[in-house]
Amino acid sequence: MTRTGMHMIDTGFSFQGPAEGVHALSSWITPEDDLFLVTHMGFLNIDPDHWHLDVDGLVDTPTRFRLSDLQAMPQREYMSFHECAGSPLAPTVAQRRIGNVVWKGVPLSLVLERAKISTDASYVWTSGLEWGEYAEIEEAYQKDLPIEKALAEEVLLALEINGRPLTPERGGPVRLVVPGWYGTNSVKWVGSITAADRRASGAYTTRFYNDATASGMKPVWSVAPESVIVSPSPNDLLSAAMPTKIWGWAWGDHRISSVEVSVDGGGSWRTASVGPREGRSWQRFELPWTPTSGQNILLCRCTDEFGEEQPLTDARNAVHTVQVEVDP
Ligand SMILES: Nc1nc2c(c(=O)[nH]1)N[C@H]1C(S)=C(S)[C@@H](COP(=O)(O)O)O[C@H]1N2
Ligand SMILES: [Mo]
Repeated sequence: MTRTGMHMIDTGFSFQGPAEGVHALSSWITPEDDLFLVTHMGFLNIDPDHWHLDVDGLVDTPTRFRLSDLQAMPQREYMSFHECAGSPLAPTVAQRRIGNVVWKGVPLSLVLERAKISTDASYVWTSGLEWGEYAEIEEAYQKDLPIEKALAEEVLLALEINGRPLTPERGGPVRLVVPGWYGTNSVKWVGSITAADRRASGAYTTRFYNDATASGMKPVWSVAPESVIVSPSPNDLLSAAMPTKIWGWAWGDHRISSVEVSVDGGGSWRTASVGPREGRSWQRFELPWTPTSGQNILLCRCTDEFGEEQPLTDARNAVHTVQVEVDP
């Protein structure tokens, strides 16, 4: 299938990210070069002059928006961590694909208001324009949001990341961003939005990105508390009795209220200091540390303001461990 003004570049599932993983994430705002990229069916290149967005379904005025229409509407900037939930085929494997960026775009709520969304709408479905196959399924990348989140002030139809227009790989010219929720919800190359009174029924909201829990299936929406050690990294040259610090990032849909660090493989834990959060940014944590010689196993775990903690193993937000060798 081909469509006017767009073509696929690289087909199939793709992940790109820094070779050093989370140890590359040394700055508060993640430069795009260090920010992971993910796609299921491939990357789409869209001619911005051909791009348009159709808003339909439970709306009084089905409306088509061109790029110039969005550019003429009020824009908003929002800082947020951006995290991939990992493979939907292996949902309990921690991948730690994470960054912290500033998005800029038109609040989704303004676009829905222009189309006069009906009070009967309880979900908003969003589809990407790319085509191809993922896990032997050939259908559009369609996601849904409950209406409360769709209308929340932080949810944007983004045109920019970190002060620059979105590249084709990043989902440009326009993508959805859903701060606080896993990256899978932030539909790239967005082409249509449908207001509905039920959840979307496609593979990306039913078969993929649903977690089996004791109380049934739970959509992969809100980001659970998580933290990573940025420094030291396993390659650092550390020596005993040389005071240093252990530091990293902690984040979640809800604010992180505490981070604990272990330097003995989880035998004992110390409380780290935790920095502020802006919007839904990550938060910096830090602990002074004087290493002892030999093998040191460092761990970090965080708790959010509602008391939810990171599990030790078998979860996408499982505790992060770093092993460092310390010279005598
Ligand atoms: N149209 C479309 N949107 C998509 C995807 C996709 O495959 N197609 N992948 C999702 C997933 S799983 C993630 S983690 C984020 C990745 O966004 P990024 O590449 O800008 O980091 O985009 C999401 N939006
Ligand atoms: Mo993802």
